[in-house]
Order: sequence, then structure tokens, then C-alpha cells
Amino acid sequence: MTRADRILSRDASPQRQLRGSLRQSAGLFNTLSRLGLEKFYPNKLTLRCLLEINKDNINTNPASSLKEIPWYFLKNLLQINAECRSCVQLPANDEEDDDLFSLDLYTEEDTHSGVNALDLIVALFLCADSFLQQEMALRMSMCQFSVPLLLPHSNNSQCSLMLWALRGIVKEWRPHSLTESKGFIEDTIVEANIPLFSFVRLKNSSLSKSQMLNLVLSRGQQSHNIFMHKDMEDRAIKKEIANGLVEVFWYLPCGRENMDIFPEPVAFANLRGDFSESLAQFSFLVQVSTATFVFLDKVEEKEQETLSSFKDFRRNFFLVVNRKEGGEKEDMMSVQRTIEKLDLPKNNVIRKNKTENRTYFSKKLSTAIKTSLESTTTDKMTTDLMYEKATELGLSVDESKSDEEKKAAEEIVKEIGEQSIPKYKKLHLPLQGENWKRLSKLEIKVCRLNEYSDLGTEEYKSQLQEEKTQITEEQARHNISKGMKSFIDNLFTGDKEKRDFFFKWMKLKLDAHSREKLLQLRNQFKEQCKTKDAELIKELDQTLLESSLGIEHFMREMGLIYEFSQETTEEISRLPQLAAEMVMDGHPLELLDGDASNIPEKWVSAVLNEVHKKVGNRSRLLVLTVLGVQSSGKSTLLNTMFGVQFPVSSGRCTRGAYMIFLRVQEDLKNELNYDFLVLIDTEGLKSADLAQLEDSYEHDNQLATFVIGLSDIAIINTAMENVTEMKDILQIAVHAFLRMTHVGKKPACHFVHQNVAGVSADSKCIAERKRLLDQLNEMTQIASEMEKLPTIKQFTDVLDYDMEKNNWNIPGLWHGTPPMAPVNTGYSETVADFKKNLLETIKSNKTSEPTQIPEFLEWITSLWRTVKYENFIFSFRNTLVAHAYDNLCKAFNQWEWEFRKEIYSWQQQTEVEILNIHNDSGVENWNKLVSEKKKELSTKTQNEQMKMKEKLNEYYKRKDRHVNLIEKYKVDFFNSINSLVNEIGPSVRTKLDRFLELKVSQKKAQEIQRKYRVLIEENVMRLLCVCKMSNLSEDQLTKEFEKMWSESTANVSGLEERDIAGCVLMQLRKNFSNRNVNQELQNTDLKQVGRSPFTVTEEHVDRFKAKSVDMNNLQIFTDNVIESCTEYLTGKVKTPEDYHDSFMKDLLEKVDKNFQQNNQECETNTKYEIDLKLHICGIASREFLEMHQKFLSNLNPQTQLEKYKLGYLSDFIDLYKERDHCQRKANDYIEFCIRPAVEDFISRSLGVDIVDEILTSHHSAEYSSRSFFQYSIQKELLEKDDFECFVKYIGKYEIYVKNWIFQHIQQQMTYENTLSKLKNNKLQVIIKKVTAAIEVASRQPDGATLPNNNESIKRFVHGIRENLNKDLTISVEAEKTILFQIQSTCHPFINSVKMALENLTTELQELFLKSEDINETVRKLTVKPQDELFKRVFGCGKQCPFCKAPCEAGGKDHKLHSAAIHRPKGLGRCRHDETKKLVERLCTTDVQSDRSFCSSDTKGQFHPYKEYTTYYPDWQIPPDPTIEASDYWKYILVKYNDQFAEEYGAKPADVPDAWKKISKEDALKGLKDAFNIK
Ligand SMILES: Nc1nc2c(ncn2[C@@H]2O[C@H](COP(=O)(O)OP(=O)(O)O)[C@@H](O)[C@H]2O)c(=O)[nH]1
Ligand SMILES: [Mg+2]
Repeated sequence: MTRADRILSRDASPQRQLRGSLRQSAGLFNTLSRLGLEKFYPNKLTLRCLLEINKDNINTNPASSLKEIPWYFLKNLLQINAECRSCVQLPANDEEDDDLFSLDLYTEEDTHSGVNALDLIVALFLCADSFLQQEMALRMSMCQFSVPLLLPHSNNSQCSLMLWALRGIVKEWRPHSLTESKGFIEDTIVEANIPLFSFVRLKNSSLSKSQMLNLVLSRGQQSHNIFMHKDMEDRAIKKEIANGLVEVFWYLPCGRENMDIFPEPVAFANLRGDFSESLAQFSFLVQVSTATFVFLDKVEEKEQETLSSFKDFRRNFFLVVNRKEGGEKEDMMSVQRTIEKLDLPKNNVIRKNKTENRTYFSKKLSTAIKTSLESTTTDKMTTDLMYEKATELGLSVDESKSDEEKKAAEEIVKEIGEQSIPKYKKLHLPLQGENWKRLSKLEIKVCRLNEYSDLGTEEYKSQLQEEKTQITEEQARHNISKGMKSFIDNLFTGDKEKRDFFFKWMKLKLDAHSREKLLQLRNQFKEQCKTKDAELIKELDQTLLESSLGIEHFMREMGLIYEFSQETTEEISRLPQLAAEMVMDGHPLELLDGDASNIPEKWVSAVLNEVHKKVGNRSRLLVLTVLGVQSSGKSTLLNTMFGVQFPVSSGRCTRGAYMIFLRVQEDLKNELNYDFLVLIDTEGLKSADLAQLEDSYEHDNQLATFVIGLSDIAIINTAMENVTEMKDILQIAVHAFLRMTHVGKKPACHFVHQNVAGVSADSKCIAERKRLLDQLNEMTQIASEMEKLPTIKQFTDVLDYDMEKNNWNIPGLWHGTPPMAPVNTGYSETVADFKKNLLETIKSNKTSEPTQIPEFLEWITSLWRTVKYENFIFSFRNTLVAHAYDNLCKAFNQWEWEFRKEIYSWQQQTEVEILNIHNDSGVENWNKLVSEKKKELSTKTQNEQMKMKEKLNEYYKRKDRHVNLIEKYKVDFFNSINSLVNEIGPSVRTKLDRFLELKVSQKKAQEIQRKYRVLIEENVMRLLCVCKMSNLSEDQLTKEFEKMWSESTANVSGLEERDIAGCVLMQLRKNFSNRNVNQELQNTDLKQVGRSPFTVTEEHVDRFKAKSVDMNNLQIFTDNVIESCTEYLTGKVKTPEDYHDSFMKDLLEKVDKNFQQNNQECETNTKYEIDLKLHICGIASREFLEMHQKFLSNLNPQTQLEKYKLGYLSDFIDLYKERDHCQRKANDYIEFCIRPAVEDFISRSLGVDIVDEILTSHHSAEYSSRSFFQYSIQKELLEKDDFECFVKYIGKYEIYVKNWIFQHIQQQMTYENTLSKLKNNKLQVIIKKVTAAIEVASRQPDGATLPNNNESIKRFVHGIRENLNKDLTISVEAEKTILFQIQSTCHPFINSVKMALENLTTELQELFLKSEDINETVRKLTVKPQDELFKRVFGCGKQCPFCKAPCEAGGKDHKLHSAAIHRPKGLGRCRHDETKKLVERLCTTDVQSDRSFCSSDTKGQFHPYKEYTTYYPDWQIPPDPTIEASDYWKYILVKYNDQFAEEYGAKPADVPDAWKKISKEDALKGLKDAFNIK
């Protein structure tokens, strides 16, 4: 598919119809179809489709077939490549491969192919639509080519005047009359009333007009081919359609007499071909020209007639006669006759003799023109005259079809009339006036809060906010002015072409209008800049700004109408759609209004969202930005690169940033991975004149940070002329880049050095670049100091920078002196190279996932918000970053839990293994096993650690989760993995130790138990013998048995109780290890300590250290510590374990942590620490003692034996009566051996199961990340509306959270019998295993069933235990007891066991279903689900040093703590010293203000809030992103102000009135926004 086909297939036009009309003129059809353009005829080729980014943009190979020539030409023309006309011929050799098999009609011609350049131009102008025509003419004019004035149509008799097409050309020049004053004229060239000289030829003319004109118009240096002529091409190709074309070219003086050929501007028209074939054109030219030069060798009769019919104009005729050799005389006669007939003055005949060379002759011509120019002062050609003449002569004019739009535009512009532009703007474009600017200033005030105010900070902030609201309301009240209304209505026309015409007309008319008005001001401004009077400059600058009025102001107003509209009428809501259409058509959209330093965010979002919708919600953007000093050629660069139309001019005074959206075509979409290329052009940066103004640096920094933050590629444009300027711009850019690294954005950066004719291999160049890098490094250091990022030391820390690849030298734009200088081919080609390189880099380098419009908007919002703060890095907040971070936290939590689960399951197995070691295998073997297991544990954790790190690495390689934004957190998470391992390892190791201890205790108990079992069994047998002798009833037997039993077990010894209090005290000593506190601990008897409540006294604080101590606060803190310790103790004691020293160690560490956290304004002393710890140890020693005793009693041999008493009795009686007791024995076996083991198994793993269940239930989100947890818990608080809960949440955060989680677990477990289901699942698992074990045990190794004898029972039972060795701990003692004197044979026993097992299963299932105390069950578990969940959401447990908001950062080991919302400090008990009123201020506000704080950390000294990081370097407390962000807590404070005051023993806070208006809904919304919940 050729390019043309592609374009056309979209524009889908009825080709057949076209062909029909084409048949009329074979020549045209012929040419068009050879060029593959027939589908575009007439006027169907649009600029828009040429702007799309496609493969051709990357491909720079010359055209290889005829059909490619037009595209190649257009592409080069749009890139203002002055060589574009030379592509019309194909290279001679390639042709064979091409079209070899094609049976195309024109193949034959293709083989010696090429096209006449003029034909090509005519063909393209015929095919181009009005806007592309304008663009082509503009670019041709920049290349200093002649442009079409009269364009021939299909048949030569008809042609059109190209007024419209030429309207876009605006030129500056300095006529000699202004040389002195240094003034200049800038005007649309077709409106400028420049005298026109026409050049035509008769049929016989051998002198080339074009060549002659080129000679006349060039001077000195090499001549430039303004007009195409034969000698320019390798092979002359005959013109097919260009005859009858009239081209025009304007000569413009630069104001230097020795350089200028003519002192005033002159226009030259050149009629192509024999004039008699284009009489319409000829007569037009004659009538509008100052003079017409007719080139001829001789005059034919018919020609003479024609000429004489223009006798009225004879004074304007010049005959240029070329004397040829041979036949000369007759020819001269014909000339002579004509002269006579026309009665031409003598001077009007210019003859070229054979001896004269061309250059000499051109001088003659030039003189004639000059003379004529001087003599005619009057009738200069005017546009109106041309228009008139053309219509008179029946020529069409390309403007006629846009008449209506022209009138409409004129109407609007006319209304401006003579009134001053500032006044007009004030009246008719009011929204962008003072209010709009004030809004922006107010916002900055809100962000900085550095103005002095009597009011409290919060009150002041609310007031500013109020003011903002007022302005917004005021803005909304403005009516739409008549002009604006008409503007919008005209844009709303259904016909796109009409809209475009109107828009263009508006632009042309407005430009013309303000050109007139501004010229003087600009000249004045230049003058003043020299004086360096800052005041005056500022004033003039302001006037300039106010006096400029362009289409952009109307567009801006349109946006603001939408921005401030409060109700959305249909008309208003259509505005974004309209603008979106225009954006899609390639119109620039104002992103940042630099005049007001404000962004109409609502508008921009609405428009871009509309665009997003239009492209089917797939809008991957590649954003390319250019930054550089004013007038350094940025816009020119972008225009040259992409063929767009950013306004270019040295005198513009707009500021801000504009965007153009270029669509990426299908063929490149996948390769590039983008749908749009967005160009951002910045204006008004570091303009030299404005640099003297005080706030310009800040303004520039804002702009630069903002646009660089938005870009994927940033081009820093420098024109090498001014070193200081360049330094400034580099500084600004480096600063912005630095900020972006912190934020997580890393744009690619290119430095473009303009006006350098660079030969890159040059060693000087390398030295230059080295110097640039040095400079960049230096600037990086300065910037990193300013932003307090000491780790960044050189530029390469900021960006990936390659001296070779990221520097581009671009030669100067103009080849010679403007206005007559053409564009330098070197410029165009280097720029094309640059573009190609850029696109290729993008293609090969798809690192992060592309931004789509919604995210782009997100960036706009957050960047813009942040640049307004003084400290960018510190204030930056972006929901994309937050989301990315949150996602990672979620993933990380998931991995962490998997890690833990893996270790837990290993631990459980190991526990079983330890407990199952043979009692007789010797303690040293046990120790060996445990230390082996510990080694295994290390390997295991290391493996898991590696796996987790791998996962993290993989995560960071993902392309769909904006991982680039959270790059800087990577280290944090890696560290967190390490600290996770450091936490788990030791804790599992102590667990193993504890099991070893348990095993030892068990062994002791079991040995005692065994001793007595043997004794009892002997006694039973003896008693049996005795009793057998007499006939006794069961009662009697029982009595005998009882007697025997109590005698046998009379002396069973228990296990020895440890000195728990001693252990606890020992741990306390260890805790104080390095401090000399022995004396204090010497005489303490823990038994007595901690029995009454702990009260803090004056003795506990050092008076002289703290300024004032609030004993109340200290008491509350102390109570909290004690409460959370008791909580911990309760948790521990409930488990059926034995006391272990690690418990005490943990507890004391916990207390220490609490101390660290206590950075309240009171300083406690060692006595406090000792007293408090002792108090806690006292409580602990009693609790632990109880725990120990409970443990011992469970293990107690006496109790254990007691369990089997009934069994022995039954055995005794059964034996006595010789009854079959097979089933009973089997039941007992299941009851005493299997059941406890099964129950143990279930409860051992139930904890993990519960956590898993909760993490996968529909409430799982609450635990997915810390911030979501905070959100849920705070939301619930708001809904519950219970003051006590708030007090608890704020004051006893940890306890509150634990309770919350525990309650949640209870709920979850009750819900639909979840707990019993979980247990049941486990039961099924283990029963399956037991059944399998029974099956295996009932067979011999060879698979045969066990022999049915008594001995086999032992083997069978033994086999079961062996088989379940890994999963269950079956008590050996119980087993032996069951087997005592078993009489039956094996097979019945096996069957009975199976039956008993089934019964057990049903029984347990029923038991599970019965509502049981979930609370008890959960508390008894070894892996406590509440603790696991708590670990997950509690995080590091740090609280904001100012307001006590808990940290939500992910991982365990993050560098910075942060919380999404902070609270008024009064909620954390903070009060004013004198008034005792609670403090209403938020720390997020304080950190922006100039206030100071003082606490025990600052040793009572006042320290500025802004520099809080000096004391709390690990806290990140950015200012609130919006004033609504902390609505939640403001609402709570207002609502419970009195209650809090009472609770805290203070007076209620003074809250700003605005806070009182916050509703519950607002509070919830604020909460959602803060946590990015949609
Ligand atoms: N001499 C010279 N003039 C240039 C060059 N590039 C642009 N210009 C001219 O400088 C003026 C300002 O260019 P423009 O692109 O609007 O600069 P911007 O303000 O950076 O966007 C225009 O008149 C350009 O024609 C260049 O490389 N050399
Ligand atoms: Mg510009």
C-alpha cells in the first residue's frame, strides 16, 4: 500500500466520480496519476495527515519511484529543506527492480523517469487543501523560492489567484526610508502593497526569464535559484501542466544600502510558458503590474495583435529582445513592427547583444526596473485591486469560498476598532483579567503562608481559601461578551472546513490588528532595555503583554468560560468537545497561561479527556518539550522537525506553554508504543529583557520544572551566542531534572546548540562538551544543595547523559542576511537527523510503560500544585506515585506473608519432629538435632530471602506498574527483606529452643509416669489373681481396684516448679546490663511489686531539664505502656506453653520501644525507668508463674495417670470377667492416642489458616496495605461516631488496633461458621492421613495383611505411630496403657479402630459446629492470627512527632516515615501553655509556615517548623496537597471539641469558622482523597 492509498483509504472518496471529471484533461490526469496523486484531486490532501508520525518520518532514503516523489518533496518542504526541489528525478539505475512486472500504463515513462519540478508543484497545489497550500507557500517562501500566484487549472484557460495561500507569509524588512531610525516593517506580504513587475515570454524566446530574474535578484555571493529553470536539473523534463503558472517572489531590503539591490520591496511575477496560451493570466498581470517585461526573440503576427490589444498599458510594457544568430534580420523586423505598432518609448526596449553575457545583461534589466520603480510612485498593486481584476477577468480567487467566515472574523475584529487593546480585553475577554491572575497569586500565598497575619495560621489559610472561592464565584457571574459569543458560535459550525477558515481568518485579522498596535511599543521596549531601568521595563513589559491580542486570547477565554462555569448548560459542556476536535486537528492547546501563571485545570482535563475518549481510551503519549531562552529558535526547531505551526517571531510576548498533539500512524504505533506525540513549546523563559525583573527566576523555575516534569524527552535549546544566558538556562534545567529524579521521572535529555557549524569529529568540539559537562556537574551540586539532596553529586546521578549522544550542534537557520536569506540546508538536514535519531531511540528504548491521558493529567495536577510550594521535593505528592507505591506495598505484604507461612509450616514440622524423638536417644542427640535444625533454618531463610529479593527485582522490571516512579524506594524494600529475615530467624530459633525445653520436661514427666504405669499394671495383675479366687460383683471389684489405685499412686511425684520471679528479675538485670542499677534491684521482692496502680511522682522527672512537665501526660503515657504490656502478657499466658525467658526479654524490649516513642514534652529519669520496669516485672512474674504452673499441671504424671484410671478399671473388670474388650480398647486407643494428637495438629496450623482466610476474604483489602488499613479504620470510626473510640484510637493506638483486628477476626470467624469450616478442612486432611497410616500399618512390608493374632496388634499400633511420625505426636505412654493386656486378635481390633476413627470424625465435626468460644480458641493458637495481621498493618509503629499520626510507609525498614493525613495537634493533647486551649493547628500547615516548635527533643529551644528535619530527619511531613485534605480531622475536632477538652483537661480549641462548615460527607471525601480511594 502506498502512502497515498493509506491516506485516501481513510478519507474514502468516490474515486469513480473523480476519474470522470479528470478525463477532461488528459495532461493533468496523466501527471497526477503518474505521481499517484489523482486520488487527492482536487484539494483533498490535508496538512493534518502529513503531520502524523509514520515510518516515512524515520526513513530518509530518497524517493525510489515516481509515486514517492511528491511525499518526499512534501516531507522535505515541511522541514524547510531548500534542496527539496532537487528530488524530482529518480536515480538512473534503480529502475529495473522497480515496477518490473507492473503492467501500469506509465511504466514505460517511469523507466526514464522524473517529473518536472514545476509540474510537481502545480500538481501538489492542485491537490492540497487550502490550509496545506498556505503551509507549502510559507515554507517555500522561507526557502526563498518563488510561490504560485496564479495557479492553472485543468485547462489552461482557467486559473485561480492564490491570495489565500499566500496570506500566511509574514515578512519583516527595512526600507531605506527607515534605515536611519532603525525601524522596520512587518507585514503580511500580500497585503503590503508592493509594486509588481511581471515577466512573460512570447512563443519564440530563447533567453530564460527565470535565470535572468535569479541573476537580477542575487548579488555578490553565489546566486540562489529563486525561480526554477532548465539548467537546474540533470535531464530536462518537459512541463506537462505548469504552463500558465504565474509565480511570484518578493524582494525585500534589509536596510543597508551597499547590500540592497532595491531600496524598497519589489514583487516579481513570472508567467510560465508561451503567454498566448495563458491570455487570462497575461491580461491580469498587465493590469496589476507596474511594468511587464516581455521576453522575445521575434514576434509572430498573432502575438503582435494580442500585444497591441493592450495598448492602453503600453507605457508599462518592456520588450526584452534577445538577438539570436541566423534569421536575425527578419526577426528584428517583426520586433520593430511591434514597437511601432505599440508606440513604445525607446527606453522600453531592452536588447541583448550576442556579445553581452548574462550577468552584464541582468544589470541592464535591473537598472530598467529601478528606473521604472522610481518613476512610478502612484499605483502600487493592492490586494483589493488584484481581487477585483481577477474577478473581472473571470479568474477564480481562492478566497471566495471562505467569504462568509472572513466576514464573521472581520466583524469581531472590527469591534475592537480604535479602542485600546487592554480596554477591549477587559471588557470582552474579562475572565483572563485581574481575577484570574489574583487567583494564581492567592494559591501561591496558600502554599507559602509566609505573609504576616494576626490570625492563627489555620484561620488565615481558611480566609485565603474563602477569598479564592469568592473570586471563582465572581468569575462565574461574567456574561459572555458579544465578540466571544460570535467567536464560539462560528467555531461550532458543523463544517470543519468552515471552522478552519474562520479560525485562520481570525488569526490573520487579529495578527494584523495587533501588529499595527504593537510595532511602536516593541520599538520602545527595545530602546528601554538599553537603559536598564527596571521599573520602566516592567511597566512596558506589562503594557506589551496587555496590548497583545491574538487568537490564543480568544481560545484562552473560551477555556476559562468552561473553567469557571458553575452549572453546565449544554452549550458549555460542548466546549471541550470542540476543543478536543481542534486538538486532534493539530491546533495548539494552551496548557499553562504564563501571563497569569495559572492553569485552567478543569478545562485542560475536560479537553484532554475528550481526546482520550475520541481515540477509544487508548492514548499513550510521548511528550517532547523544548526549553530555552526566549527567541532562541525553539518554535522554529519544533516547526522544522515536525512541520507544525507554533508561532514564530522575534517579537511575541506571550508566555507559557502550548501543546500540539500529533497522531502516530498505525504503521508505527506498535513499534513506537505510542499513540500520540505531544509537543510542548514553552514561551517567555529567561527572556533577556525580563531577566532584570525580580521574580523572573522563580517564574522560570516554575515553568521549567512543570514542563520537564511532564516530558519524556526534554530538549534544552541554546543559541551559543550568549554564555551567561546559556548558563542560566542550564541551571534552571538542571534544577528541574534534579527535582524529577527525586519524583521518579527521568526524562531523556538532549542539548541542542544552535548556530554552531559543527564538525563533530573536531577535537575542539569534544573539549566544548567536556566543559559543558563540568558546568552541568557544578550546577547539579548547587541545585542538590538547594534541594537538600546531598547524595546527588554530579549530573550523571541525575540523568543518563552521554556526551556524544545527547549533544547536538545545529548550524544557523539562515543562510545569509535576512530577510533575503534562505533557510540553511545544513539547518534543515541536521534537524531532520536529530528527529530521526530521536524517533529511533524511542523505538529501541521502551523502558517504562507509556503515560496515557488520564495519567498525564494527574501529572499536570500534581506538578503544578507542587511548583507553587517553596520546597518542591518536600512537597511533591502525586497519586500515580502513591498508587505505584501502594501496589508495591501490597505485593510486598503478600510476599512477606508467603515467607512467613513457609517458615511457619517448616517450624511446625520441626516441632513435631523434636517432640517425636525417642525418649531414650539421649539429650546430647536432641541438642544435635536442634542445632542441625537451626542450620537448616538459616539455609531456609536465606533461600526465602533470595526468592523474595528476586520477586522484588522482577517487580521492578515490570512495565505496567509505573515502577520507575518508585525507584527510590527500592533500597527500602530490600532492607526490609533483610530485616524481615533478621526478625524471623531469631524468633524461630528461640521457638526451637523452647520445644527442646518442652521435650525435656515432657521426658521427665513421662519417665515418672512410666514408672508408675509399670507399677500399676503389676498391681492390677496381682489384684486380678487375688480376685479371681473369689466371686465378686462389679461393685466389689471396683472397690478393690480403687484401693489398689490409691495405694499405687500415693507417692507420684510432680515436676519441680522453677523460680519464675528469679528468672524475671534476671532478665531485668540483663536489660539494664550496662547501667549500674544493681543497688536498686538488690532488695526487691517481685511478689510485692506492681500490686497497686503505678503513679508517677515528681521524683520521676528531672526538674531542671525540662521547662515544664505535664505530670498528667506522663501518667497517661505510663498507663498506656502498662496497658499494652498487660495486653501482651494476657496473650502469652493464654497459650498452653511453658514460660520462657525470651518472653520476658521481648516484654522489656517492648517497654524500651515505648520509651523511645515518648518524645512528648517531658523528660523522665532513670528512677522512672526502674520503677516502671519493676512494676511491670512484678505483674509479669505473677502472670508467668501462673502460666508455668498451668503448664506443669498439664504435664503432671499424677494427672496423666488419672486419665487412664477408668481404662485400667475396665481392663481389670473385663479381664476378671473374661469379656471381649476389643471395641473398648480400640475406642480408648482413638480417644487417648489419636484424638489429642489430631486436636493438637489442628490448633497448630489453624493460626495460619485463619490469616489466609482473612487475607482472601472480601475484607482482604483492609489488610492489603497499611494505608488502606488506616483508611478503613478511620472510615469506620467516622461511621461509628463514638467519641470514646476516637479517644482510644488517638491515645492508645496500638491497643485500639489490636482490639480492632481481634474483633474483626472474631466476626470473620463467626460469619457462616468459618472457623468450624477451617477446622473441618484440617480435620479432613489429618483423618485422611491417619486412615492411610492405618491402612499401611495393617499390612506387612510385603503387602500381605498382618497375621490375625494378638502379637500383631502391637505391630499394628506401632506402625501407625511410625507412619504419622511427621505429622502427629502420639503419646507413647498412652499407647502402652491401651495395649495393656489386650486379649483380642489383630483383625477385629483393626476394624474396631477404623470404626472408632469414624466416630471420632463425626464427633469432632459436631463439636466444631457447636458454637464455641472463638475468643478462647484464637487466643490459644501458637501462631496468633491477630499478631500476624497486626504485624502486617502496624508497620514500623512510629508516630508523627507532632500530631501522633501513625506511619504508613511500607516494608519494615523504610528510610522515611509518612502518613497520608495528619491531625490538628490538640487531638494529641497539645495545648497552648497560657490559655490551655487545645491547639487547632495541623503540622502539615505548620511546616509551610514560619512558625517554630519546641519540645524535649529541641531541649526546650524554639526551632523553625520548616526545618523540622533537623530533629526528625526520618519523617516526611509534606504540606497538605489541598485544603480539603485534612477535612476529616478538622471535622472530628469541631464535632468533639468540648468533649476532647474535657477528656484532656483543657479548654476547647479555637477553630476557624470555615471548619465548622465541613460536613460528614466532606470529611469522608477528604479521607478518600488523602488515601487515593476512588
Ligand atoms: N539567526 C538565527 N535566527 C534564528 C535561528 N532560529 C530561529 N531564528 C529566528 O529567531 C526568531 C525567533 O525564533 P523562535 O523560533 O520564535 O524562537 P523562540 O522564542 O525560542 O520560540 C525568529 O525570527 C527565527 O526566524 C537561528 O538559528 N539563527
Ligand atoms: Mg516560541
